Amino acid sequence: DPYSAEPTRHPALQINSLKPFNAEPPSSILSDNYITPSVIFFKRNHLPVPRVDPETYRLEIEGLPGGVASLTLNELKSCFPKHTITATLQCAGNRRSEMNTVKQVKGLNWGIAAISNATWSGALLRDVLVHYGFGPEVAAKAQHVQFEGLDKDVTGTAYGASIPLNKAVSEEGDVLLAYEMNGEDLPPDHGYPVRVVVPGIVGARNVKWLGKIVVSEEESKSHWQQNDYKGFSPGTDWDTVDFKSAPAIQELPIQSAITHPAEGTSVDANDGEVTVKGYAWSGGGREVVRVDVSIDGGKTWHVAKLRTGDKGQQAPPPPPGKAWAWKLWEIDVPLPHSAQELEIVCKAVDSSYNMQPDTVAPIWNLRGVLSNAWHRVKVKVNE
Ligand code: MTE
Ligand code: MO
Repeated sequence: DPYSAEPTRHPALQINSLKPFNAEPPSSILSDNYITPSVIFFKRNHLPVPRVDPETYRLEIEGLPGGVASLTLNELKSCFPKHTITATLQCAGNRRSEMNTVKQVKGLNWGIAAISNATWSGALLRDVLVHYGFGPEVAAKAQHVQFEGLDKDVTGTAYGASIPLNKAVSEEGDVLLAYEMNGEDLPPDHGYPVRVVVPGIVGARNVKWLGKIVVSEEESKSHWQQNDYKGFSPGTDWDTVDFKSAPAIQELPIQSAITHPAEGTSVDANDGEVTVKGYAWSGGGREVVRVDVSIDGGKTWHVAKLRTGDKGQQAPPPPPGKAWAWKLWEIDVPLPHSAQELEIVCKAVDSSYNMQPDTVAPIWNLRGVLSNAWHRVKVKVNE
């Protein structure tokens, strides 16, 4: 059984698939912590978890002037300055289950919690590439940086992905070769001993158990770069889809969802108000600047309070274009007289004034990715 060495996992996780292991935290606890504890951070594996020996681990780097370079874990930790960022990871399939209500899509049936937020520490990819000879001559030819994982399928094919070279080498990109998550060694499920963290970019490019980096003229040839993780028209079906015709997803669109109250629960009319909570995040380092909340299906709106830390704590605002972490939000909305049911809705706005679409049907796509319509939750009002 290729899955015989899987790590133990927290029992609160809601499992989408056991082999490979895919799970999300219950959405009701997702917004309890600004920094998601690693044990409940969503887990998305395509293959068995490889058990990597830190003593024999080597990170290979190809496509730079000196030929193939090979780094030990100790070299990565000691030869390059350690950087720490707080960054949210979101799977392209987060909220896919809502697309299934329009028409069946292919993929894991994620709820709203295939997204989590952590602090990550490691060497800057830029520093490592520059150390091994990256410069204008390489930049004149190469356009992509490919990553290969140490997890392999039965044919020996590894998980792989790539990102634009610009993101990888720019001073502002903050791309990390991370060896710590939330102040500890990376857990096995999250890529021990090294993963790439590409803040602002779809989860799929944040390659875990990183074995090889290739600076290249071409994108990764991997299935997950070429024939998956792309968006299509609602009119495109499995008979007509041409994966070559669409770009690989990199930066994700604006997103928000309601974590409290839960669908189908009740609120008490005597409370006079309802507390609504959730998360909001946008890709590409675009900052969430506002979250609008409605409890009447979108007829009237209220502006939620945003927070960037736990227990009312506020971090200083991120530099423009470097908002890698989500914001949690909360609002108490007065209950209207004699309402029996509430349709709670949220929608977020980012620093480019991108907004979420109001319904899911016009953004439906056969793979169920990029699901970011207004999130709606219905609750009863008890007299
Ligand atoms: N890296 C490797 N090597 N293998 C994988 O299956 N899954 C990707 C990405 N990196 C994957 C990978 C996908 S699709 C996502 S959404 C994120 O890892 C999930 O990261 P997490 O499990 O740390 O939450
Ligand atoms: Mo993903």
